[in-house]
Amino acid sequence: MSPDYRPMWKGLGLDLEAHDALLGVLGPLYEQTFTKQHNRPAGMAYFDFVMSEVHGLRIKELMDAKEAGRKVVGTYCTYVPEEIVLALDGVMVGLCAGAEFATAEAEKFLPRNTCALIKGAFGFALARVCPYLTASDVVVGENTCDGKKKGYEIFKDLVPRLYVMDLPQTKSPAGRALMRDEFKKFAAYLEELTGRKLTIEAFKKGIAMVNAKRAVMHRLAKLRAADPAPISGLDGLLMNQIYFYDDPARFTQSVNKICDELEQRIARREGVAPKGTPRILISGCPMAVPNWKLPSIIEKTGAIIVGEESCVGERGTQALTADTGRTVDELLDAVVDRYLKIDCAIFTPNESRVEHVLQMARSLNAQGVIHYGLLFCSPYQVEAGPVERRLEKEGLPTLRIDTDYGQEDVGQIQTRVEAFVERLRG
Ligand code: BJ8
Repeated sequence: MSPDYRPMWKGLGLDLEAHDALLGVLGPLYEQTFTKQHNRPAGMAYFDFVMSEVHGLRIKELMDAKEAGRKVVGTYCTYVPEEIVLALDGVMVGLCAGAEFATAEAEKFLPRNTCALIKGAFGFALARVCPYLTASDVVVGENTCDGKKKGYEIFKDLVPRLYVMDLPQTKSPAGRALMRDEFKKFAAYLEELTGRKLTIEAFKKGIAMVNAKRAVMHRLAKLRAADPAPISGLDGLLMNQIYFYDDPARFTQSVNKICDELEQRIARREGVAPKGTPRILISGCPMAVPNWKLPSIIEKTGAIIVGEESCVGERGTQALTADTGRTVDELLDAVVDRYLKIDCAIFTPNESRVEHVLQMARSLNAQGVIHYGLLFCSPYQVEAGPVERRLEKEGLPTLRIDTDYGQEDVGQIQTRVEAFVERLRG
């Protein structure tokens, strides 16, 4: 039985009643989505445990880290360089906002036509239900899309300390220089916050830790190319979600263990669905915990998701940071080079993204792509058109789904996904 975490939550300023209500929904939703899946790898027990303790043990670990003098850095975007946070002995956690909460309250601050992710972040802060947010010594915002950029101007009054990082919109030399300058300022800010110095040794250690976590996700991605699929898309997504807040070394070890198990499954030709099951790649907006709506619908129709071209997926983990620099400045250059490869739709032009989708679909043997756009997310919803046209031209059937966190459109999405899966079956 778990210890009583209520005093800890109270100390973190949570609204205990609202928090109980959140956990009361999250627990059963998780059970119903994950635990009843067919033939799950045994190693997923670790991730079930992490989820069962998502507001318990992991928060306790963060509090212990703070007690020991480490700083907790909460983030909303994959452009925040974790290498620098770890090099300065910080703990980085992703702040998820993958569910509707206190939407009416959030809409007092934001227009209704704001994407669910931003509204979710506001709702969680206003309702005081996220211990990751209140445990953070600093929350890092980034000037990416307009909604986030303008939202942070308001959000700064809802959290004790918000640091906003500017980001370029083009990958030109000027864009690169801006990112480098911003990462340098961020490192200086963290040096002051943590009272530590960014040394070359510490920087290399930070890079090694994040690279190891990314490399194991590459290993997992390759194994998901097998037919029959050795693991479900829901479980693949879950690992990508937990990537953002688990202890990096423990996470790497746990995913490696799953990969060992998947290799054995592949050797035995064992899977979670029969060979020949229609294979789908998801591409688009990030799916933060507990946003499992679309993947659940897809896998319930009898298809299997084999990869995620998303920030909670391969867009976020796709490249390693070179560790060969001989000075802090050279290592900083390598970090900038690596982060500039992330092909978020806030960049213009963003041609490398569609190339990445194509390359993923081919290497994962996907027969079709479902493009996921959050309603009111202009960058991804606008980019969906060119992405779809290009994929169809290359012979990859594509379905565009634009939705939010609500349940009202589940039936309609299900009908469209069923028709799409029929198309894939030929
Ligand atoms: S790097 S995808 S995490 S910005 S869904 S808030 S884009 S209106 S989340 Fe993102 Fe960083 Fe890019 Fe990734 Fe705006 Fe769209 Fe909302 Fe979005």
